[in-house]
Amino acid sequence: MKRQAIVAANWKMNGSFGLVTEMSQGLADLGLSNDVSIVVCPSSPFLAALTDAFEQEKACEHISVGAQNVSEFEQGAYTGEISVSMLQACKVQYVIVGHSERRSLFKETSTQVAHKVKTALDAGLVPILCIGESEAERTAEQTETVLASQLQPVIDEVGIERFSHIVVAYEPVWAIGTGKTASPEIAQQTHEFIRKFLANASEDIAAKTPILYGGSVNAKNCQDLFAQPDIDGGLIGGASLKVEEFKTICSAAK
Ligand code: G2H
Repeated sequence: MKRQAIVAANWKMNGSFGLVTEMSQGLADLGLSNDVSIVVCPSSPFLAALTDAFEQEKACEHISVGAQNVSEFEQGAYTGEISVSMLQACKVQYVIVGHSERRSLFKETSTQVAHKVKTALDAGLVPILCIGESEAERTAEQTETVLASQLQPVIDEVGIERFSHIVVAYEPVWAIGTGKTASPEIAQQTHEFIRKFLANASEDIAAKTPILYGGSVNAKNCQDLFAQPDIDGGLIGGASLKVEEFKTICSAAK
């Protein structure tokens, strides 16, 4: 079956109001059909400005804004956290959850990630659930065990049926920002495993869930990656900060 192709930009802790303007103007003349969903995830201070910028460009109406994180708590004394209702106030539609940088640098556990996925879903946001193994785990042939241990808590928390509103992003940690992309074959093999793992719970949901690849995707390697049958698009970091390169990547995801 044909799944919705998605290209999501993860600006990480980069970007500026200047990039908000440049990106909205640049994407306006991309002329992509509705076959590809584009999501741009800036840092929180730029969410509202990006939403406004896309609303003002008629041609950007179909482009969504996403956040890079959300608090697992609803409100209260949690200094520095951003709640799901605050994201809704900025008209955010997607949220990246469990990015490997959150897991490794900020010690987010798979249980917390599962709570965040539920919080986002309950608010009507689409979580982009990131999973991926480290280089040492791949070398030790632990990739499948690690991915299963990251997926299962989410299935347990929200139930497999709600994966129809979740996007999974496979991001091997060893390929993130390193310039070392997984080969299309390795990426495809791993995506196939993820889909089979979901299929153990529901074949129907597994067939419908978009699984994006992330990790040093650029204008040169995106075509071969996106051509793989279980790769439904990409989560793009460094290359999404360069408007022309990001547009090339979006165009390759048909
Ligand atoms: C992986 C990716 C985007 P990059 O983190 O989430 O970043 O493309 O820079 O490797």
